[in-house]
Amino acid sequence: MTTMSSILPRLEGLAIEVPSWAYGNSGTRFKVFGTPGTPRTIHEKLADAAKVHELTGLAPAVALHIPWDKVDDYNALRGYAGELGLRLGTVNSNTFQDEEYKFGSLTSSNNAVRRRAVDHHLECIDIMHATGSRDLKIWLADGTNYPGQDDMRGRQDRLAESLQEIYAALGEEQRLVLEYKFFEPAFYHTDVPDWGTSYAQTLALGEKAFVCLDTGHHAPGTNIEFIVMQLLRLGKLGSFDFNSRFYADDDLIVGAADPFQLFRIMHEVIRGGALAQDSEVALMLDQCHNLEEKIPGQIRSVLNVQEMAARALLIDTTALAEAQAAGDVLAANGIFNDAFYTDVRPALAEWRESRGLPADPLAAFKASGYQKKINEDRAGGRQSGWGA
Ligand code: PSV
Ligand code: MN
Repeated sequence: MTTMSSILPRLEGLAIEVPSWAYGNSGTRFKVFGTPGTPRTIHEKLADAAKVHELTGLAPAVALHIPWDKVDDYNALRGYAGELGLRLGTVNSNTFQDEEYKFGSLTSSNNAVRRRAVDHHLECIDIMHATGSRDLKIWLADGTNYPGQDDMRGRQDRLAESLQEIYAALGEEQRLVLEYKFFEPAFYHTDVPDWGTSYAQTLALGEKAFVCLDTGHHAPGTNIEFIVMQLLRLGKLGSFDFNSRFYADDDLIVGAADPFQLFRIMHEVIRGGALAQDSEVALMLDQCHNLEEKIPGQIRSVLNVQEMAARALLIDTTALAEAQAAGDVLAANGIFNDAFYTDVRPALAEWRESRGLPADPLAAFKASGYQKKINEDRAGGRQSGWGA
């Protein structure tokens, strides 16, 4: 029997990296709505992230986005994060907002453009040395809109070359994670559209290169947990970008659209050893909070991951293996679903309290007065958002 008390110690080390950009304004191509209290600087984003960690104990690291989070002194930024009880996490590069990248970045047939894109990544690696970040995450907007617009094969070759140069610049302890996304902003073909392409490219690079799986980057109906299983099996899953989608790359709160899918993913995470203390797989959020308040949105997100991890840990794996071996389809499915349908929230609340955390982090945030304070303090200046 798998009981709640037996699984809680396995949740002890659960750490979810939050994205700095979740604290800034975001929106759609129609409108970006600002909210009072939105951070103006990376320092204010870190302060908000620290609040999420303080109330949940789940979010000790913050991913940066360059150039959005550019500062003069990254050592000082690292020190500031440390003072807040945080560390700086994955560095995300950005080759999708400059005019020069209109027709591609690391895949470009224009040598000067490709040079610029590679150099940007070399700069990110320098930053990682100062921030103490382990991972460089590359997501490319590269692709084409029309058949015949460019030579897909040539672009793939140039991508491999560019990545090689970036990979060669990584420090001993640093890693490269290559994210895939099946469409958008390119609509005909994307240069890194699927896990197979990311796998092939990172396999060619070497053992410090991995795939990043963003849960929102798949076609409807894709069995994402199968991909999780396969990449873990192959030792090539570097990190997750968690979020949820109803239609396209919605970047909504993880677990909001389909909690059962998150449960199934967490089951494969556990099955593949990625929740173990010594696991190197980074569990990250990649989300935007367009309408809801950002800090509670992040609190809700990390709690959703914790909750589905707890439910997945509740699967009676011995009984499940027996049912599977016996070919008892309904029993196996029933054992799986029993865990999913278990409400773990009261037990998690109690456990939180026993560790000096608020039983209800969202209520604690409301009661803390933090939002009111930042609304007052952060008057003036330019709110952070895309491009800042
Ligand atoms: C763009 O689609 C994106 O959401 C990718 O998922 C990246 O991970 C993220 O932006 C940060 O660059
Ligand atoms: Mn992502």
